[in-house]
Amino acid sequence: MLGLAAWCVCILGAFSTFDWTMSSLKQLAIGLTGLILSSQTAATGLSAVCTKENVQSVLPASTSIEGLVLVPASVTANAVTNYSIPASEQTPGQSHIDFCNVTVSYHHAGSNAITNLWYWLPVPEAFQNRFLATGGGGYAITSGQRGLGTGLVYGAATGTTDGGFGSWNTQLTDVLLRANGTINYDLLYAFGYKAIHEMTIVGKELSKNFYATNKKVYSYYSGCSEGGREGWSQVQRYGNQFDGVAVGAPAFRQVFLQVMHLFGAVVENEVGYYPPQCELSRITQDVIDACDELDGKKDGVVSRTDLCRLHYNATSSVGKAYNCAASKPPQFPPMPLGKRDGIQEVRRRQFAPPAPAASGSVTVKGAQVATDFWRGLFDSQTKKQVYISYPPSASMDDAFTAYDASTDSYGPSIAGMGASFVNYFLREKIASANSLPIPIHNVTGDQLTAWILEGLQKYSDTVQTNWPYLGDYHKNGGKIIHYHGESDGSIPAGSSVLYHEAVRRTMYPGQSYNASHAALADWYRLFLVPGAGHCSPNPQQPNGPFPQTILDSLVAWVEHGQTPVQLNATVFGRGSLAGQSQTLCSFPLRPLWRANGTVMDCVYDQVSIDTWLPTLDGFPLPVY
Ligand SMILES: *[C@@H]1O[C@H](CO)[C@@H](O)[C@H](O)[C@H]1NC(C)=O
Ligand SMILES: *[C@@H]1O[C@H](CO)[C@@H](O)[C@H](O)[C@H]1NC(C)=O
Ligand SMILES: *[C@@H]1O[C@H](CO)[C@@H](O)[C@H](O)[C@H]1NC(C)=O
Ligand SMILES: *[C@@H]1O[C@H](CO)[C@@H](O)[C@H](O)[C@H]1NC(C)=O
Ligand SMILES: *[C@@H]1O[C@H](CO)[C@@H](O)[C@H](O)[C@H]1NC(C)=O
Ligand SMILES: *[C@@H]1O[C@H](CO)[C@@H](O)[C@H](O)[C@H]1NC(C)=O
Ligand SMILES: *[C@@H]1O[C@H](CO)[C@@H](O)[C@H](O)[C@H]1NC(C)=O
Ligand SMILES: *[C@@H]1O[C@H](CO)[C@@H](O)[C@H](O)[C@H]1NC(C)=O
Ligand SMILES: [Ca+2]
Repeated sequence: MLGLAAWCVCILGAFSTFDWTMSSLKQLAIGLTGLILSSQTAATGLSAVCTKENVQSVLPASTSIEGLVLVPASVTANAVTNYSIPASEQTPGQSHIDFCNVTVSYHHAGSNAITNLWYWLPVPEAFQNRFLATGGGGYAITSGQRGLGTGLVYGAATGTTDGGFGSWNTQLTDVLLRANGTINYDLLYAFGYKAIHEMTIVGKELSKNFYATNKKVYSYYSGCSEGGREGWSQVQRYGNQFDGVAVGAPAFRQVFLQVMHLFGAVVENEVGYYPPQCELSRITQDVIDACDELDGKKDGVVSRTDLCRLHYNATSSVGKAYNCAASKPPQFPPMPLGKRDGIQEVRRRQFAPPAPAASGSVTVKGAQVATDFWRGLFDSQTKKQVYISYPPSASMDDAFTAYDASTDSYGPSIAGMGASFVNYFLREKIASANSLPIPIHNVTGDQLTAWILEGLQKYSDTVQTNWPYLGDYHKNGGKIIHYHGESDGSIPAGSSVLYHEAVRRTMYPGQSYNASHAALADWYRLFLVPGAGHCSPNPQQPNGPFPQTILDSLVAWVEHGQTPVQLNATVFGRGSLAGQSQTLCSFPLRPLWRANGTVMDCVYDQVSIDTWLPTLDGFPLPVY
């Protein structure tokens, strides 16, 4: 769950009076209609509408959110021309874009705490009657300009929020705890679901006014990881807010997710062995080699982690040689001014710890660690399953160990996201990410279960985000494209499958598995992305596809009724198949290649489906 900080120092403008009427804007809009404008002319039109005064004049006077007070004096607006949006996982990119860059702040009646909003508004003739809301990653609620750019490609006015955290690069964990250690519930709820909702409501109204349009403005959301959770937080609560959402690898069921980041260390404690990262990476490579062809295509991509789970036994790695150079210290975004001890450490530890050069051969215990890690969490007394884990082909980041140079030995590493959840959210203590309330050596699987239960009591209505009843969203005609890298090593793909299944059961009780899936697939589809890692292609399986044009598919579904029976994707890693177009199967159908890997079918395979849906009766509550 990497968090990418956004960089924008937004200085609130001094108050200035303005005199701009809606009619002059409308005239301008009418003047632009029907003309095919050179980029030069377009830019001129843009600089006329993209002024502080004009934006102030089109701020919604009131919103459906009672007590939300926009601050006209805070508006900034500047025309940006010839801007290039680089290609990324989320967009093929585009250059020579002109847009209006707007920021505005608001507060709630009775409070002077400020939240900053940031919108990119396409040049009027490029506006396609779309609004796109974007989210963040890690504990960040925004992806800044990177997210804003994705919408411009689709002619969408695009928005993001700083959540009220104080700056565009402040994360929730920086501000969740007040100096006296109490939780700031306003900011927790802002992060949980309120801030994206408010940014969307304001953004939709602002767009209608700015473009002076009476047409329907289609409303979308796009985000991955924490951004995926944020998308779900909206779909679950606000049935008529979005017409379509693209939600990737969501960090929902968050309490399980964060606590389970500590599971790798627990497994190593139980096996009594702390393998070098290199040993685990060798096992992962063996898995990829051994499982590649189970999907019918020899391309270095494990498209069927379900078959892999059924067929691969880690003991076949025992004795295999491993040899790794020292890993570089992790690269992470620059830090904001460090206000408190521990915060920088929390962010840094979202990344794998550095490791020295290592060589050797895979041990029996190393293979045992892998096997138990893949198997998931079980209750020590009942031996029943509590929760799931990662598929064997995913990088075992959460099981990576820490090297201690003073003793020249390896020990358990405390996964930063797990530690910050236990320290900040459960204990309400600002602590170093290298510490837990009990020594990591002493943490057991049953302790993880206890922490999950404690977390559920505290956070079911905020970050947990697994409400399975989507009746309002469905009734309003909303569409959902949910995707997840099948070899994601930060959030298990199975987490998405469990939720999709929970929605199916909740929305269509009493219907058969096939009938309910058919009904669900009319508006909500889950696509597992073969080989992909966390919200991105996976360097270990570089021939894997990624749905880079997912917003095209979402728009086609929402605006033209074209159901993405299979989702378009492109191989854009560095593999030999780079550039190849592929499609992704809609769960529960699974990919299977034939004709020597040239034709892919989406097949129904009950045995494979069952591997995704284990009975989690080791946990005392239903797991949605
Ligand atoms: C957008 O506006 C913000 C706030 O004024 C500013 O920091 C940022 O640099 C602007 N971005 C562009 C691309 O002009
Ligand atoms: C737009 O930017 C590109 C570089 O990205 C540059 O080559 C080109 O000259 C620019 N065009 C204008 C009209 O400024
Ligand atoms: C903690 O600080 C907040 C904000 O300053 C204050 O409202 C709250 O009462 C304090 N709580 C305790 C237990 O001191
Ligand atoms: C894996 O292989 C080992 C050794 O052959 C065997 O003892 C073990 O039961 C196998 N595990 C599974 C899950 O099949
Ligand atoms: C950790 O476990 C060891 C035994 O494995 C025990 O001696 C020690 O007291 C425990 N420490 C804490 C703080 O629980
Ligand atoms: C569900 O549909 C699949 C084909 O999509 C079929 O193979 C399977 O038998 C069906 N299951 C039931 C219970 O009808
Ligand atoms: C999917 O890809 C096909 C073939 O490249 C293309 O014709 C179609 O327009 C794409 N669909 C969407 C929604 O992008
Ligand atoms: C199958 O495809 C591979 C490349 O993926 C190729 O090297 C091989 O010759 C093909 N085999 C046949 C029988 O066509
Ligand atoms: Ca393959």
